[in-house]
Amino acid sequence: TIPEKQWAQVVEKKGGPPIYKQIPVPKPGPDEVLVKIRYTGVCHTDLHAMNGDWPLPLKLPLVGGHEGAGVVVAKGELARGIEIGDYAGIKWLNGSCLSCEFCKTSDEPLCAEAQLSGYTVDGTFQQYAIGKAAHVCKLPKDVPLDAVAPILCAGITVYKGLKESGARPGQTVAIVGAGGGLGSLAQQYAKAMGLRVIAIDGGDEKHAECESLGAETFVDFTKSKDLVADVKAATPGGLGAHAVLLLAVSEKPFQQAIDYARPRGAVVAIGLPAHAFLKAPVFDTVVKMIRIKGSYVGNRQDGVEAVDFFARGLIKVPFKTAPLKKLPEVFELMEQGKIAGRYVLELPE
Ligand code: 8ID
Ligand code: ZN
Repeated sequence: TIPEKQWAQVVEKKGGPPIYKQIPVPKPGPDEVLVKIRYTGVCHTDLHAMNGDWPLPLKLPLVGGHEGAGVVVAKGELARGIEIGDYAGIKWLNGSCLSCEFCKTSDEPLCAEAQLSGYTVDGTFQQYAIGKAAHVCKLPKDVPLDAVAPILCAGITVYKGLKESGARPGQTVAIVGAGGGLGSLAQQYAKAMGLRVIAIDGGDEKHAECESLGAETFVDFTKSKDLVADVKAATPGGLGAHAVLLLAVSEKPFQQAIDYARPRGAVVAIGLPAHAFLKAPVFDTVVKMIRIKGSYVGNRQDGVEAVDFFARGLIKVPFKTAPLKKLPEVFELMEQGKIAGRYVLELPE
């Protein structure tokens, strides 16, 4: 039976902190399902949301979280393709209109009416969360719900970003922020897609993690005297990286990437540092024929494919577990850049 009340982490004002308290269990609308969340990842986006970092209005009070894995416990009469008892994931894109030109052409993240979990609608830092049936990600029954949680944002996003980069098997991708939540998965999707990885991040713990995840080279941005030269030296012929995936939460690498991208290479912006700008010299961009582009989560099929890579054992998610109650401590570690991989929160039973 579904209770009336549940535990949740609620951000009541911009800047936080999240308050651990009991709130009512929501009821699914006709086209929605109610998912009993067992585990939820903590993405840096949740911290940006709490801090009001972005020029996008936020729901308040807000239950954050958008990497939730659990079991469907109730559904509306119009909910199709997913049944009570199924494993399901709630991702950043909670719903979209399904009828605009972007939705019709499988670019749902670009829908002007997209609903965002843990941002414009309540997310997965609660025991029972709502998702639109058309958007929840059905999960195979044999996947562990703790390890799969980070796939629902971090995994989908980096998988899509790698596809958008146009990098082909055998080519080299530089991953900036490689030791973080998105980065640790990006390295493995890249490897599974036949790409060669240069990992860029800081500190010995992340260095060790990146090597264990299959990076061929690690460049420490806190120690390197000439980062551009070090990255280029790690690429075949010293020509630069075929693709750069920018996952860091600081502006500097967004200005630097073009210097170590290979001619005809792609620079893909994915990280969303507050108030940051992408700046590149026009001359170099032109004569190196560089592509600079953004990539934003993924569509529903990207979600299916990202989960499939995981279910086939190609992706090992480096994660630590903590109870939902510990969210403020996790945010603190994240703020300090001290998390190698991902934190996954366990919801009370
Ligand atoms: O769809 C999207 N575009 C999308 C989806 C999900 C998340 C975008 N994001 C955004 C988040 O909002 C956030 O801004 O991607 C960014 C990364 O999220 P995350 O992986 O959850 O953050 P993290 O775990 O804190 O990892 C960030 C890493 O960047 C490193 C840090 O050391 C950390 O490991 N880093 C920093 I900060 N500065 C760096 C630098 N100069 C750096 N690594 C290399 N060079
Ligand atoms: Zn996220």
